[in-house]
Amino acid sequence: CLKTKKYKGKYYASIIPGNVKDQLERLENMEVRDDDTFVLSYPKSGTHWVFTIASMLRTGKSSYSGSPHFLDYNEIDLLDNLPSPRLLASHLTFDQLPRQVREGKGKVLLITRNPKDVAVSYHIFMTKLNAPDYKGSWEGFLRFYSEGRMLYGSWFDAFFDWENTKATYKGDNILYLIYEDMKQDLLANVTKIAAFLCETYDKSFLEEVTDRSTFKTMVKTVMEEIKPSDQDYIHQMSDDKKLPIYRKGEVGDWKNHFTVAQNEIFDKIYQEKMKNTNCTFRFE
Ligand code: PPS
Repeated sequence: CLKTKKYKGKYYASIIPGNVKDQLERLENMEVRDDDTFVLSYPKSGTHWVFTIASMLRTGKSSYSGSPHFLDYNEIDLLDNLPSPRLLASHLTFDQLPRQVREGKGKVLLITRNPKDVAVSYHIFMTKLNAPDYKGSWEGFLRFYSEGRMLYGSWFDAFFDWENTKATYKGDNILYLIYEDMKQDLLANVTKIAAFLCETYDKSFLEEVTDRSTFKTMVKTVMEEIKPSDQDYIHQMSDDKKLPIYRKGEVGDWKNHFTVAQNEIFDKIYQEKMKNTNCTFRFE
């Protein structure tokens, strides 16, 4: 019951300009710059977290920069006119990124997160979003999510795209990140991202970026520090004027939402779908 755009069997956000096919074609041919950075993820997997870290590392300043420009939702003219170095985000898959990225230009930070926490985060985000046409129970949402009938399709398909890219793509312009690993050792991941972006900083700056990107610090200060225009945007997004992007930031919150029966059903689907992969997610 949420307004969406459908293309090739997959649902996309209604805020994509024009029709999805045309936007994807425009993106395919978009001019990419050597110093572009793309944060790629399935929704609710830590896009804004990685964006914030990458933004501090790209600018050398430990200040927050609000929300990223999404490739999916913006006119190409606007993206073309952003100053360098551009930091762009997307919930599209790797093969839907501009052709020049797939030919090795720019850098991609690809983040994934365990599907149970994504489901909870996604549902709560949807209910808080200022979207009067969305009224979904958790039970119904989880069923649709398990069947892949979601904006940006199935978590499993997005994960398989991540795995397939990892196995087959020969370029060295992708860094694969895992939300749960970042929670476990943020400094190590910040250091890894800095090295990947070829930014050389002393340890104290990397520690400062790490401190500024813990959930606790971000949730407390991000609203105070981002530009008023970004705050307006966030207020429009959320019914209760709280930032729905920064909610709990934990591994394992799904346990507070899945019933025992829902968990058993989801585990069965997970085991069946994931039986041929080596990747095991940390769920707690
Ligand atoms: S979106 O709307 O799809 O772009 O959302 P996205 O940014 O991908 O994901 C939102 C979830 O990421 C959590 N988050 C964090 N976790 C840990 N540390 C930090 N610093 C952090 N920043 C954002 C955010 O809280 C959302 O997860 P939930 O589980 O809802 O809290």
